[in-house]
Amino acid sequence: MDSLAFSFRAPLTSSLSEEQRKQLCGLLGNVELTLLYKASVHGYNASAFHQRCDRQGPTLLVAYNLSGYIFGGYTSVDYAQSGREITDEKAFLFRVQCVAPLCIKVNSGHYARLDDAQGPNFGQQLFFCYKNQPVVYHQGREGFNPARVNAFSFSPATLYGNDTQLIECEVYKVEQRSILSEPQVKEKPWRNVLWTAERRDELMELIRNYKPMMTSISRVRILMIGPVGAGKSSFFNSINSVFMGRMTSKAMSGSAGTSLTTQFRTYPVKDGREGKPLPFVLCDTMGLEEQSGAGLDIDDISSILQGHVPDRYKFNPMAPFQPDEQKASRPASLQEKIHCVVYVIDATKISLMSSKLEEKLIAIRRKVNSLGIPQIILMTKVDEACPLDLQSLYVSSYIKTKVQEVSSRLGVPVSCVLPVKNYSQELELELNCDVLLLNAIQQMLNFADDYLDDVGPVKDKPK
Ligand SMILES: Nc1nc2c(ncn2[C@@H]2O[C@H](COP(=O)(O)OP(=O)(O)OP(=O)(O)O)[C@@H](O)[C@H]2O)c(=O)[nH]1
Ligand SMILES: [Mg+2]
Repeated sequence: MDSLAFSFRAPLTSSLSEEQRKQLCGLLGNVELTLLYKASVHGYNASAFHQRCDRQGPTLLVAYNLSGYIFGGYTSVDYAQSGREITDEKAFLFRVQCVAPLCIKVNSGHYARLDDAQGPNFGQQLFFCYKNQPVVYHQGREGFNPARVNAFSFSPATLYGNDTQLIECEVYKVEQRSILSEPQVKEKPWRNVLWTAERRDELMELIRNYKPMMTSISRVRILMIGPVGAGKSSFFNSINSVFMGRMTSKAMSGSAGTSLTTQFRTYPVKDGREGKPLPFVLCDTMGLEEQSGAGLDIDDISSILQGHVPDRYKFNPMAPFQPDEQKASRPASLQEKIHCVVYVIDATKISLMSSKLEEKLIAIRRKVNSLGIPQIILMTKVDEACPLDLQSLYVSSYIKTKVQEVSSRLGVPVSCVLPVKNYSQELELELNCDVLLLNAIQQMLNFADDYLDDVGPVKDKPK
């Protein structure tokens, strides 16, 4: 039967479930997916594909194989049979999974696909409907010019379980929905936040007046741990800025190959220029790196948690902190210990986090768990992950998938993941940003209180 004639009669129905569609939209932001091509209807045929998909703007290809894998790729550049190698920094490969999708971004500086008249390909590594057959074909490095680095770093086993037989292949047109153009359907936020100046002032007042659960403790100590460049130092700067009422940059922040922070710093925060110190201290550490012997060491973390490491201690990735013998012989007081641990994770890097780094974080978590210290994930750079008005943060399904993904990768409950935007380039404070940052601190204080409530001697607690 003529596949084209057939297509006009058959209604095009997507094979994605609602949940799978949500996951994929989660990778793309606030978008609409419209099905353009379906191989089982139009044929596994390059010309049928081009007839429907050329000059359609950004597209998402979704393939289904016999083993049940749902995978494919996104390109933000038109298919046009130009014969050119297309540079597309937004391109990625993906696999739909049970909780959050796997996403493999194009390696920077490489072309994302060859825009030829054949079936769709990604980086000339992954060919869909190869030779007009219901298959996916992976071309490994041997087929390449050895001087050339692969556009995508993935293994066929992870992406599609090495099963090349396709049972379906669909291409969707991807259109950004303008947040402004859809005020009609106001989605219910998945967390409630009051974005008002009154709420900000109320949160500041609550934090100012917070008194740790135990009278012997004047300030709770919050430890920030996280990969290099995740925004640990920036979080302290941001909180300090909110209370100073102007931008501050006491802690050095920025980007470098390795951690910019090389010392252990315990930062008190003052309530305004002449104000009293607030009842918490933010402890900043050197960034984690995936290799062993680089970045912050798990033994150092252990010493910090137990209150042995002094302010301004210079980390040495080659040799962990050695407490001086006299001090080590007596356990540190509860005041010197850590009362809440915050994992600072960059929202744009969650899918790209290597398994080595994930293992390091999980080992740290095990240590922190064993000491019974409560833990929070601070998910930074939400502004980069999904450029949106911060008030739409808790309506965004993309941010929600990122929260779920980081929660499942580190094994921290979703309710303990706090998305924030740190101040980075701004010159002035901004209300929505303040509200998120203050909410995060308040949550940390609550958690520290739970800990003190749990470990402290009964006699010390206020009646
Ligand atoms: N857009 C944006 N940029 C951020 C955010 N948080 C941090 N940054 C930027 O990310 C870069 C790294 O931030 P730092 O605060 O130095 O990160 P760090 O975790 O202290 O890094 P190391 O000390 O090197 O381990 C800086 O250029 C910050 O301006 C954020 O929420 N949004
Ligand atoms: Mg730092």
